[in-house]
Amino acid sequence: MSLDPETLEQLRDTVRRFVSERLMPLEQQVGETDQIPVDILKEMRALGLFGLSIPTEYGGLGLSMFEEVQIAFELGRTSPAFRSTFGTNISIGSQGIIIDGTDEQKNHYLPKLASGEIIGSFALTEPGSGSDAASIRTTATRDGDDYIINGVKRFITNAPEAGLFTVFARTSPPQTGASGISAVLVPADTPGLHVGPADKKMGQQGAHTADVTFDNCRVSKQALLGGAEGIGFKTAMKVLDRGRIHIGAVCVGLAERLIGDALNYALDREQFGQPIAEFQLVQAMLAESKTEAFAARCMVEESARRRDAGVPVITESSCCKFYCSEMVGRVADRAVQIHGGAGYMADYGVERFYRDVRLFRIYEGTSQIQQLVIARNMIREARSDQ
Ligand code: COS
Repeated sequence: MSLDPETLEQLRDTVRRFVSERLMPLEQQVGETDQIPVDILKEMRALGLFGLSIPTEYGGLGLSMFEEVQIAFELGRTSPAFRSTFGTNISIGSQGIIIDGTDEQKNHYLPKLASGEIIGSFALTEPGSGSDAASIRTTATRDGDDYIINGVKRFITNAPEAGLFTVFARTSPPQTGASGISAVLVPADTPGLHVGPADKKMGQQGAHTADVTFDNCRVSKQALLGGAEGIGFKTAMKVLDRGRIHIGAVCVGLAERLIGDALNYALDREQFGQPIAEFQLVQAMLAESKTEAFAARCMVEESARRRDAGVPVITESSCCKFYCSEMVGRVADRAVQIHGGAGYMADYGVERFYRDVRLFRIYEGTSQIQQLVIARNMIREARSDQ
């Protein structure tokens, strides 16, 4: 479903104001306390942020991909930890159910995810399985009408807050590779599921990750996502394709924020008798950042349009994730440079963003995995044309 342009504009305005008036003033506090205030979570729920991309029949706003990236551009303009709070509900924590879930699974979980009553989390990565996602070792072994899950998941976003985990596990051991993997929906209060202490991270304080351990964790066979074994790896890849466009949009929003901050600083700060914005070497950094952020914005919008039109966007999603995450890294680096010594000090916030953006090049698939996906698809297409 698509919103009419006026409604989309209203939603964008509302989110823009929420970001500027409510979230930006709390950036430093969240960076220092590692906690999102409870009243902010309530406001996020009231605004419908937890259900942005969940279909309207399940209580979400049902945004198209193009609409979602418009909102993600706005959400990107502040500390990424705020978006991360509901990011898993609109992306990797709900999309598996939306894309491949049974009607029963959709009816049971999507309304709760859309309202923010529960947090959804995506449990793929393991201590021995990161980029090589098909090498996971967690098992879900059939026992009568149940599955028994054993294994360890690592760096799981929102695990400490989650009410529901989409767990990727091997249902046909000892079979290796992607085809033996299934996805299982596991409520957080299932006996045998343990969430470890929150990880200490370089940045993105306020967003939490942790280990999740499954110790003979028993769920009914109805928990098997889509009701079929062996489709879990493809579900994970489809979820990530979508998530990577969304992350690209968040990177664009944050780059635009940093460019604005750097420009304001350069106009204000005087050296050699004039604002440093008058110096061409500073102008070059501003111009490069502006150009790259604009290119990234166009790329994200076009990829979202293509996805909405039903065109396969595996390559485009990886292009977005790769380019936008690398781009925001360069922009953050230049923003620190333009701020000079002040850029290295905690008071200005730009060093916090510099640490925050580092994650974008790693999670939901490293830059190197995106390059691999892009090149593999190029080669495959060239061979099929021969
Ligand atoms: N959509 C649908 N199906 C897909 C797909 C996609 N985007 N990507 C792969 N598949 C399918 C393939 O077509 C193949 O199906 P068949 O066996 O029927 O031919 C199957 O899935 C296995 O794919 P492939 O052979 O490409 O798997 P690989 O093990 O070679 O690796 C990569 C694929 C590297 C792309 C994958 O492991 C990956 O994305 N890794 C990064 C994981 C990641 O992002 N982790 C972040 C943590 S989660 S927040």
